[in-house]
Amino acid sequence: MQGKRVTQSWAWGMAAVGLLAASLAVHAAAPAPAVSASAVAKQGLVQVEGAWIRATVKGQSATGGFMDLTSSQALTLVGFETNVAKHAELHEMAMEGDVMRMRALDALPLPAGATVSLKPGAHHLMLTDLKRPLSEGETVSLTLLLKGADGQVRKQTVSVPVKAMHMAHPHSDHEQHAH
Ligand SMILES: [Cu+2]
Repeated sequence: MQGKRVTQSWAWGMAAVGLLAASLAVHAAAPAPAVSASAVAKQGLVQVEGAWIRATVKGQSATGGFMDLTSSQALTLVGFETNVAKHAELHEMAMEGDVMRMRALDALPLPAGATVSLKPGAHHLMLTDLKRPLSEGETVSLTLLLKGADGQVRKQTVSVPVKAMHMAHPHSDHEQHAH
C-alpha cells in the first residue's frame, strides 16, 4: 500500500516536470493525491514543486512554507516577498545545545540541477507578523528573490496553496523513499 502511494507520487513528480498533456494523462490513469497546477511553476528561473504554506489557527501570527526548488543554473535564494505577512524569511533549523531552534538565513545556494527542499524540520520559509489568517484552500502569491552568478537579483512569483497539513505531504514521502 505504501509502495503504491510512493509510485503515484513519483508519477506526479514526473508529470510535474513534463508536458501538460502528460500530466493530464497521468491524472486520468491514476487519481493520486492532488497536486495543484499552481503549485508547479513550469516556466521561470527555478522549477518549484510541491509548494505549500501551512494554514493558521486563530491567534497564530506566524507560519511556515515548504517547497522543492530545482534550478538548471546555479542561483542563490536570497529572500521572499509576499503581501500576506510583514516578514517572509528563509529559516534554518539548528541545534543549540539540546534545543532545536530556528534562525534566519541570508542565502541558500541552489546548485545547478540539484533539488533543494524547504521542508518541515529543515530549511523553510517563515512568514511572521501575518496580516491575516491563512485558510486551507486559498492561494498565496509568493515571490522568490534569486541571485544569479552576475550578482543580479531576479524575481519569480509563484502561487502557493495553503494547506492544513500536519503530516508529510505526498512529495515528501517520495523524497524519503527515492533518495
Ligand atoms: Cu522558522
